[in-house]
Amino acid sequence: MPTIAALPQAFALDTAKAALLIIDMQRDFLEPGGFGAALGNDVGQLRCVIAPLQVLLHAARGFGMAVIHTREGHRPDLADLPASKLARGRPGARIGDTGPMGRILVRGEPGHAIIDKLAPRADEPVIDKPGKGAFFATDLDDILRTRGITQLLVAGVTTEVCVSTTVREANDRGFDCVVLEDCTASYTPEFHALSLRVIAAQGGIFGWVARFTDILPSLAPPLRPNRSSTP
Ligand code: TIU
Repeated sequence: MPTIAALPQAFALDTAKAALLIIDMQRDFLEPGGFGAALGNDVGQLRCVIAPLQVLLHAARGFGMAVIHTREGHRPDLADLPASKLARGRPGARIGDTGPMGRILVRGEPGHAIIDKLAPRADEPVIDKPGKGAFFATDLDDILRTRGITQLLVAGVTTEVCVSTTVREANDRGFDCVVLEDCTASYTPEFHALSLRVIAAQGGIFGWVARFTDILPSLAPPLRPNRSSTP
């Protein structure tokens, strides 16, 4: 079993029981005019994770590791949107209002989609979640247990909001989470750094923190026998 350099200590990765979980790489968070921008954020802060995530996703697919995507968003009738969450937007740019990418954070709208560069494949589950955590009001727990997955390599945005909430939910459910520090980002860099410190503090109170480049060697395609070299 490969051992990955990580904080607070090395992590024994079991590639057969691990999944790459990509949180909310949606246009609504990464492009101007979406939910992230409507909350007053600089969406440019998040775009640095796109290129590393493309490399990691390609490697995970090539290896045959399970890949699961999440999207934050609501039903078009907003029946799953708590009044408390609605009230915290900017007037005129709240969830359900119309922006440049369609209705903000509403399922089926252009802004709700995962960015093209990380588009899910047909065989990769996409979890639509109304909250910050990917386990709340979703079938993610069922999907992971059905597939025998016990370890999660967690990437996506934002570190202190949906990534951290999901990691805390997963940790309480018995999953081992490795958060990939260069494949997660925040609109506020200091929140990113602090969130990662919290996850790995106290002996790994919520999980592990690793670099995606330390994972990549474990995702090299399995070696196939080379006929010409056999006697
Ligand atoms: N606002 C913010 O940082 N994040 C969110 O609202 N959702 C996610 O993190 N996906």
